[in-house]
Amino acid sequence: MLYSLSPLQKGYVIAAVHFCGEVIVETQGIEMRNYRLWFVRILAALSGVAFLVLTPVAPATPPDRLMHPGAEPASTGYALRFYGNGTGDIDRVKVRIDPPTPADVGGDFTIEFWMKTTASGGTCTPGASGDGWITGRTIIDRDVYGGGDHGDYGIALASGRICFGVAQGSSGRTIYGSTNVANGQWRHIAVTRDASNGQMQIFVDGQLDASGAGPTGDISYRNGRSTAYPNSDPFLVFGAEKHDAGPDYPSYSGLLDDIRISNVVRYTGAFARPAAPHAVDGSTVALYRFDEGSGTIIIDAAGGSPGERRFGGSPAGPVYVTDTPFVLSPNLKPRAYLPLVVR
Ligand SMILES: [Ca+2]
Ligand SMILES: [Ca+2]
Ligand SMILES: [Ca+2]
Repeated sequence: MLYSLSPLQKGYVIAAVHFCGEVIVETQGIEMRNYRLWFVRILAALSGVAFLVLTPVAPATPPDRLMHPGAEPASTGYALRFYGNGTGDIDRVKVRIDPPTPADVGGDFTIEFWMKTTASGGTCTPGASGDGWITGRTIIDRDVYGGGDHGDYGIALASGRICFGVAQGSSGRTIYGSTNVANGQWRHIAVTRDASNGQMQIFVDGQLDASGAGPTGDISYRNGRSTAYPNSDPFLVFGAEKHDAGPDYPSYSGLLDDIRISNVVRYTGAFARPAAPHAVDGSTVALYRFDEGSGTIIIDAAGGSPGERRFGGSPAGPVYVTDTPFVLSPNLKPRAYLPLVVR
């Protein structure tokens, strides 16, 4: 009795067959489409347990979707690589938030994403100011120029650590993590903000990294607000400092992926580092998978707050890269361990 290979066959060919730790069939790049024939031969020759090394021929469909048909579309296509140009309204993703879109959060919220960088530099000034983050390498920017007006916030990288600030009017708070996240590995970052008590938190890979009490109340972008900075407002910006205010206010350089914005405080304590892409659920107001692969339109998987990729600079960014938090390395062949039982 042969276990069915049907969930795996689409987009895969057998690259090799191993038996008792030895490679007994190696296709050496030749696509073995008619693997059932090989199977019959193998079955005729062997008894016991073997396993197959499968290699994708059409990676457009992520492997985990093949394993779990109907599952949430995986964030395994692309991530965006920003270069920190910090000039000319380029090298960033911009999401319009006025007239109001769901991404204009201002009550309870959680913003979480994956990042990968070795970028150094940037400073953070934790304390009773909501602007202590703006001298870090800005990762997510919902600043308004100068004082917080109705409200503003932002997330930056400073000396490898996460800096998160919230302001409302003249009241503000900036908190600063202690974990070095700029170690060249994919790291999961989540920040939360509670509107009723002002509590702010930073989580790194599910572990609480910093917390503090910030301003309470609504900090969303004031509807219909006039602005003297039309490149900056009314936008939520990913991957850059939105005002292009100069080298004292640097931009993030590195990869970002799977940014989810929620209108609840999702995490009140340590949680398991996500092992799969963020899902769209009832609390998700926006989700950016960055899986487009080309073009200027940035899709919001939650639907209501699409963005724009503003490409340019030297090197030009942001560019789509296939290095993502969940993808199998191109050098690591996916393996399916399938018992072969002969009777
Ligand atoms: Ca992605
Ligand atoms: Ca500000
Ligand atoms: Ca608003």
